Amino acid sequence: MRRIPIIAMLVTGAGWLAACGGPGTSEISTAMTEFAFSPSSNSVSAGSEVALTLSNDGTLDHNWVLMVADYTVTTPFDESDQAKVFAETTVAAGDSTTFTFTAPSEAGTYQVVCSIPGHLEAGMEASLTIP
Ligand SMILES: [Cu+2]
Repeated sequence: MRRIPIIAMLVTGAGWLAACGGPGTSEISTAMTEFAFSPSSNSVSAGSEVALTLSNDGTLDHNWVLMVADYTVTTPFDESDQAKVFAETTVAAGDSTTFTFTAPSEAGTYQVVCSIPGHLEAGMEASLTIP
């Protein structure tokens, strides 16, 4: 009677896959103003499809720039920092958008900045955590 436990495991596994569908989708949202992201940290699942709703509630254009693992921008944001960007989008003053990207596959805390000159210096920084 070894088959019964194996069948039970298969059924349970199939149910789990149907419920979770792999890494799945992470829906997060962030507001941008002068000069902050709110909230200042978000968490998404490793490798998930992220739907990030960004609203620019400020009076200047802002961008949301996710840096690669283990990297911290040194101000001013320049070409060497641009080479370490994982994903980015810009939102015009008063606009909102939903930006989609695939989350990094490695756990960690990733830096998010606004790369528009002077904005990071003014404190426009956040983090994205992958547990
Ligand atoms: Cu900005």
